[in-house]
Amino acid sequence: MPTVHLLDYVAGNIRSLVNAIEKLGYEVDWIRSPEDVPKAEKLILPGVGHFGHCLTQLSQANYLPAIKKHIEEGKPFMGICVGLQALFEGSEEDPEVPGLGVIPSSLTRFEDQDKSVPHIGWNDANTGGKVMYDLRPDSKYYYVHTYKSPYSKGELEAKGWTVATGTYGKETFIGAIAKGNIYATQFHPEKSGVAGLRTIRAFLTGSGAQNLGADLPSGMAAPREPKDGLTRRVIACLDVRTNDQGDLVVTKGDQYDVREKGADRNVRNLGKPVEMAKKYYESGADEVTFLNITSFRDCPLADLPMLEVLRQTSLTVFVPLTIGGGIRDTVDTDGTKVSALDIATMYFKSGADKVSIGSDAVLAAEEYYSLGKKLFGNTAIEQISRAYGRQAVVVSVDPKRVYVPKLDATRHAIIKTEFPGPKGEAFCWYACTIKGGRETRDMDVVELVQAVEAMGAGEILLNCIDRDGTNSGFDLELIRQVKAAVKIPVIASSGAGNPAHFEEVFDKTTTDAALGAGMFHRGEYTVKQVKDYLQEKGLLVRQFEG
Ligand code: 1PR
Repeated sequence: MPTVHLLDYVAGNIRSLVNAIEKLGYEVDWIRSPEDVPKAEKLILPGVGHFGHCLTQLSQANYLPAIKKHIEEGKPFMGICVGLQALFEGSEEDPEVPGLGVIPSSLTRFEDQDKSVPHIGWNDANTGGKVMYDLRPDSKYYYVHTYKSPYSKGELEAKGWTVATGTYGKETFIGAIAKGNIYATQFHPEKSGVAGLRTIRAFLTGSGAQNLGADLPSGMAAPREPKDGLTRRVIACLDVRTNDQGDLVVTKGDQYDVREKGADRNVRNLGKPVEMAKKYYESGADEVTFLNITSFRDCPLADLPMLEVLRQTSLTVFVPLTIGGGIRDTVDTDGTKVSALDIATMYFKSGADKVSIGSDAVLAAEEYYSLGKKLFGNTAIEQISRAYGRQAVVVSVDPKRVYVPKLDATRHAIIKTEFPGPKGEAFCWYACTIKGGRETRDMDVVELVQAVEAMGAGEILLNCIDRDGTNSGFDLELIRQVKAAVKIPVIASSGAGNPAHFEEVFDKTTTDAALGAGMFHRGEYTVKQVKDYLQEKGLLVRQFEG
């Protein structure tokens, strides 16, 4: 089997990249020290997280001269995400730390006045009509980043680079860049479905460097002017637990009650997690989320069944995978203390791209307010986002409506609602819950999301217990309230019953993504049907490429 060398210097989900490379018929050999670099013919530098952290690690381990030499010798090099950023001179994210300086430009932060930051989702890699490592004008690629290299037409091209761009809001940025055997992508090709595998193949086979910069054959779409290319994300969510027979099943509750309504009250069994995730990937799901809704209490952490679910899923599903449930400091069955960061690390190593934190985030937010909004770096959110980047930390919120008769009835963030309460109350606030909705806390959803944003969460998964499993559409009032409170992206969840509900939430709120569960599991609609419907209504979506 032909070999490619991978430099694993930094935390993150390397497993998916290895899976992608192996799927393409290549073997991965690891670079474990700078002395290993010269033996690499083809070298890949992946990277997630913080520019300064990554570059400092590379520099301290003395990798930078070896990487630079590899590039200068004209050997094939591919940088991914922070691996692309490393080629630049520097980044606003950490101005003290220099990059490799191969590309004469620097990175700046996305503006967040009119859009969510980080930029998370599927966007273009528009080559302006040029041939470039099999990037295609009609394909979409998965990005997740806060800092970008701004694109100024013609500047880098004049220095021999071929550039592909994406546009987010009004900002056009470099999505991929190449010169001869150097190829780097800001997006994650290993998470970009078939389009991503295709560009990795172009690097591995060497075909990408041939014809680089030539005009694309006529018949492929003409070059386009930059316009916001971020698609509406549709996410499939699988609540997973062991049923009464001890099997791991996908289940789905009504307002978090996952048992059948009949006398025996069995846990609803809607299928097997790995198979269902693959089905949703092939139907066009932009991401797949697993929520472990029981904690598998009697099992040593290393044997957590969700680790195997992730390992198996990441072999065939090349879109981002999120895992939630039980991410908090804990004690293993043998009495060893295990931190939330250790648990997250196990999940990332098994193929997860993001972890989702529920109950622990509420408790951390309570402490944050009780200590006068001070942070000490010790919460799970801070620790995981420091190690893996904020894009890797989702906070899953499980709010419940509390109706009140008037605006000043409580200190909490109240809204006027179109759906009055049981006693005709015209106002409500959303109380946060923990332990899968079993315990309600004296904290409103605005307080929670603002606290976790300050701690370094990268995204909010916004459930709604009142709507969960009702098929009655998303709670638009809740989503608007949360969107107005934070800059980080929000995933609307709970209540989706048909494709029109997705259109409604994208049309009537500024949500960044929308998630469905029951309607997909029960086979009422496919993800593809949702996407086709959105497309018909003029919304930008990514379709699965077979
Ligand atoms: O608190 O960090 O251990 O995380 C537990 C996680 O498990 C939380 O994210 C919490 O939301 C979730 N969870 C706990 N119990 C349940 C339950 O259902 N009994 N599921 C549960 C939450 C809600 C959504 C669901 C949408 C869409 N599931 O993820 O998929 O509401 O459903 P729909 O489209 O069918 O309406 P921790």
